[in-house]
Amino acid sequence: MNDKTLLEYAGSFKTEGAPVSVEPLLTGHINKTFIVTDDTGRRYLLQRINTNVFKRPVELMENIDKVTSFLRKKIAATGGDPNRETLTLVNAREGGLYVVDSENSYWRMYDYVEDTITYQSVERPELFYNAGWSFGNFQRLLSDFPADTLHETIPNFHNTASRFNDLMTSEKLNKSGRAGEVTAELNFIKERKDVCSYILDGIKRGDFPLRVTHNDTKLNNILMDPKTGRGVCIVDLDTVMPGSVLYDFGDSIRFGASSAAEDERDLDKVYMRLDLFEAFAKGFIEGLDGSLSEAEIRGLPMGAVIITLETGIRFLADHIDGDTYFAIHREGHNLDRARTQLKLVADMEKKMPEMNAVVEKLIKKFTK
Ligand code: GN1
Ligand code: MG
Repeated sequence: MNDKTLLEYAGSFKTEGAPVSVEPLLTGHINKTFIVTDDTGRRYLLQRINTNVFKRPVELMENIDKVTSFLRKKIAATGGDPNRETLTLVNAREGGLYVVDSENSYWRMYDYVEDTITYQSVERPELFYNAGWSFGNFQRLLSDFPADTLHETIPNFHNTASRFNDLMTSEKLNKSGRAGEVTAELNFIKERKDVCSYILDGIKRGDFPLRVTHNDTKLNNILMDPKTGRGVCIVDLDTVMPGSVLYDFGDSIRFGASSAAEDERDLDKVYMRLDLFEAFAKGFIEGLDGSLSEAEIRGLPMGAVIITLETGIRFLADHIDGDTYFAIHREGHNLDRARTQLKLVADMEKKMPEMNAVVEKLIKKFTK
């Protein structure tokens, strides 16, 4: 972070008053995030973009600017409050939407959306129904966004087959010397090589049309109203790109329908909750105003399996590579994360008949 203090970075943006404090916010595995308060009491989010992960930060910021401006207009046109229901970027004092430091790191600032809360997990299905509605609604709002104007911020982000190949390369290179200790996990994944192309094949066949998707639909990427339990604002727009509806659905289920935290060490505590699966599926399809095809709805359970497997693959590859991608907070953190994902995959495979029954019910309800 070199020459400037965090307060000086905060001061590079057009805040209302002068920044007086900067506190780190310790969620998210990629960017560094801080809460800034100015002398009028207003709060902001200051973020340092991880350029090891997002190699084209200028294009990334262009995407976010376009997407938030588009959402702002749509929300205002339907009587919503754009200052709360989408993110608002704060301009840099020298112009533009970001500041570059001497280490070529990119910084940006958003208004803080007050009176909202994020959940790492939910007990009650109603809350998860609301989360599903919010992510479905986000996709619905972007359904007529000109997708060809978006940059691909991370190429092949949800290309599960190429993630599988990357893991095989990691095993071969064995940079950390840990590959020999994770044979069981590697074998579990290798046995599932063929399903890695499930979503890609569906896209090629035309069963899963490309839409503008969020691609990182963790429960904690929704700011929720603690009083009503409803979603207010979808955040973390760094990976908004064309994709399949199965990506967003699958990623939500792998994180939010899990009975335990993503890094739980006691695997007996880790399984997928069917009640949460059902609640989210219903909310998601309703948020999309029932606009999914039968093939898409029928693909949702496999979407959950694939994205969970893919995330397990990514955590395991990073463990073998020596933890260079995801931030870790303890020794073996990425391996712990990989193991929960693989445990969830095994549990979802067992529960496939029940998940299929849930979506068949929804197909009857939502398709003509
Ligand atoms: C990362 O930064 P965060 O926590 O929102 C990752 C996602 C993973 C997730 C796993 C750009 O998301 O793809 O699913 O960790 N984001 C990126 O928790 O790689
Ligand atoms: Mg993210």
